[in-house]
Amino acid sequence: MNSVLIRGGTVVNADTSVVADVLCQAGVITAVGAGLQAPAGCEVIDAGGLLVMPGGIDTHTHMELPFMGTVTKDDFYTGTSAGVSGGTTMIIDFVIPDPKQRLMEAWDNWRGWAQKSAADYSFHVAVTWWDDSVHTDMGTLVHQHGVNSFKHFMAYKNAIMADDEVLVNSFSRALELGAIPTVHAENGELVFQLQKRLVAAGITGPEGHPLSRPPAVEAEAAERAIRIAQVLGTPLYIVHVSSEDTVAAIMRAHASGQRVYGEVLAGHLTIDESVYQNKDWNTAAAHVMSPPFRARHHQAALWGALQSGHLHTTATDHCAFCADQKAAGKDDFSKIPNGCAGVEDRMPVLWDAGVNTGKLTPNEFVKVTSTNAAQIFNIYPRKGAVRVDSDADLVVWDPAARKTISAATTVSKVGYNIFQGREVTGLPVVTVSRGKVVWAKGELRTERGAGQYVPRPAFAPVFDALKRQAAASQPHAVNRN
Ligand code: URQ
Ligand code: ZN
Ligand code: ZN
Repeated sequence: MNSVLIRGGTVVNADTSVVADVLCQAGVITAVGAGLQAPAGCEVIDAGGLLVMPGGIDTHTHMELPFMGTVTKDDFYTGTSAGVSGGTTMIIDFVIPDPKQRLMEAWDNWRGWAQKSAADYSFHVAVTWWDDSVHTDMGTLVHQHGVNSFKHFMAYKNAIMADDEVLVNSFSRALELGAIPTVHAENGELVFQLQKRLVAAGITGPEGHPLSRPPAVEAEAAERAIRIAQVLGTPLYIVHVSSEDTVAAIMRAHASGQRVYGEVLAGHLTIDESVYQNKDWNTAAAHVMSPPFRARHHQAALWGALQSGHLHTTATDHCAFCADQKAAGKDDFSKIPNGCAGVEDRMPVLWDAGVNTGKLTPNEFVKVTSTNAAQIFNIYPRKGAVRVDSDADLVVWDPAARKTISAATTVSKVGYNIFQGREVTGLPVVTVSRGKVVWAKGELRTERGAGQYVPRPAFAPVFDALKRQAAASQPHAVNRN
């Protein structure tokens, strides 16, 4: 039986830190404590002076995504391998049906592609159209396949954009099923019109990208999704929040007691819109993703919201297109495939920009890179914790290790890196996925297909049980209406 003993480290969970050994056997954590003995054949890792944290969960990736006429460069094997090299041991990717495509057909496609994963994965399923079959397939996905989140792209008109009819029908169905609606919040009609006007005015380079998607384009959609969720009584998860305007909308929702979760990308926390002014077309185009990188002052609002619990998870939106693919938009920025890489850089970048600057404690770092994601998507404490019976997904972290991020040395072979040249202090020295060492001292030890699909239970059974319990404990209320 495969076993790993991580000895002498400081175990850092979202709530506590303690010096303890961690024993992993048959893919799960079997003991956390002092002086643990290594069973025969056990791989022993000396973690003295190092931290032992739950493996990172990236709630937002797109491996092998067919999008804007091409397919993202990292497949599920290379993408999850890149992830573990940066301390991320689970990704939540997206099944994105074409409009009019049965959700179950798209589901089968993505499940096939993901078989090659090197580490664990799960899927949000996008609702890109509506009819009775979508209603039915959403039920099948929740009841039979462990899906508890449905994505809605409010951008990408004439492609995968969900209009209000789709949003209202799908949010309502998600509530019935005990699943959480999530949104890419940008007003797709505004983007479409602004793109046309900019190109017609001769602004065809990557500098046009942020001009076609100003912060208000995101905030309008976020506010609309928040209001639809409020009227329907559903929770809401907003992906890649990029602006202070949307942070303000979320804070207003929180002030009125609404359950709205926010995700922020490592890129939006650390990169600003000046990248689009780069004289080198390829460098500027490499940063074309949506929502775009913003003026620097938005970063303070994003960090403040992350520190104060108005944003909850961190991700990368790893959607890697190489220079040849980006060149499709050489004469028209609206045709540059949207997306950037980053799955392996998230944790070192956030440790360096967050913990080393005092914005986040190590425990809060664990919260926003792993634990909150596990709790929001109902897989805690199986994931997101270093404790007995949790999956043995761990990262041994050296807070003093340093490197300069470069496309030349990353695992992901997309040819550029949006964090190029950034010096970071704080790196994963060993990553363990389901009790096996998959990254050690710069060496990748992943195995194609070793990753497993992680079903995420619906929330309804929990709520229903609580509602039944509450009803049973009430004196027989007389209906006074
Ligand atoms: O919008 C998304 O999340 C996907 C299509 C990745 N691309 C991007 O620009 N964010
Ligand atoms: Zn998006
Ligand atoms: Zn995305």
